Amino acid sequence: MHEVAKKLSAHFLEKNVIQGWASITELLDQGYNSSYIYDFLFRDAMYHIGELWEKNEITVADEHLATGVSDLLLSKYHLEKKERNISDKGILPITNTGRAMFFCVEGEDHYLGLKMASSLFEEFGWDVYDLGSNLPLEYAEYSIKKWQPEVICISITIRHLLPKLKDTIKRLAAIHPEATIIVGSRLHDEAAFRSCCTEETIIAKDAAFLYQWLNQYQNEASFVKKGVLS
Ligand code: B12
Repeated sequence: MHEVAKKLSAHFLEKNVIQGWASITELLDQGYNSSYIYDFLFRDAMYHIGELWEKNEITVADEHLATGVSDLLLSKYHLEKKERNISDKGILPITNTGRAMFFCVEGEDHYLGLKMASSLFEEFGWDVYDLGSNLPLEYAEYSIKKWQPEVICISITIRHLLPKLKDTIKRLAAIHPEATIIVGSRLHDEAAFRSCCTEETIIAKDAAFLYQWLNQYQNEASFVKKGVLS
């Protein structure tokens, strides 16, 4: 684990937003992209929090506090990144790339991975609908019918919710078969997880995978727009 990630986890636990932000901008100023910052800084800092909890060195209350600080800094990072993109390159976010919807399966409270994914989509100019944690399936269905997203992103962390994931994918694919479904999870390489996904489901192991997927999507879309494909 990156030393900066360990330091960041300490700042989360001390609710030291100022020092936490300094650790993040240190990497941002060195030119690391958002996927690197999400995977190797924020995610690893939170995984370290999990290790401390397993060793009984912190309590559930500390975990809640750390999550709150992490969430706040993720929002700050996202806004900073937007501002830097506009002032450095003079580019305004593209608004016609597509629409993407995000949610965690019903019963799932762990939402930081989902938040990172929705921020990355927004960074690439997508129209983003992030419905957060623990979304009842009927409301996922309702929202998909309402917004007709090209991409549906789902996050799952807790193993015992896997049957819910299977049901969710099946029902959403039936009501909106044209949509691409991307599922991200710390369980990505487990057979039980993979068996809940259909052949068409895209499995995202981390933000780096998503970053690559978004880049490829953008390149293919501009290829089509230039009239190279029809
Ligand atoms: C913080 C935390 C909590 C917080 C959650 C705060 C919140 N609202 O998010 C609190 C304290 C509330 C909590 C509660 C619980 N937790 Co908890 N928690 C954690 C902890 C320490 C960190 C989770 C986290 O934020 N990780 C950081 C994120 C960014 O990582 P990530 O989700 O893996 O995301 C990355 C990738 O997976 C991927 N990704 C994920 N989603 C998506 C989505 C898309 C679209 C894409 C592209 C990519 C992507 O990209 C991300 C970046 O790399 C983990 C420890 C761990 N090792 O994960 C335990 C952990 C996840 N929790 C666990 C458990 C058991 C629980 C509880 C059941 C405890 C209890 N008895 O009450 C409850 C369940 C609550 C619920 N119903 O969901 C277990 C899960 C075991 C399992 N697989 O079943 C863990 C692993 C701890 C452990 N070692 O036992 N938890």
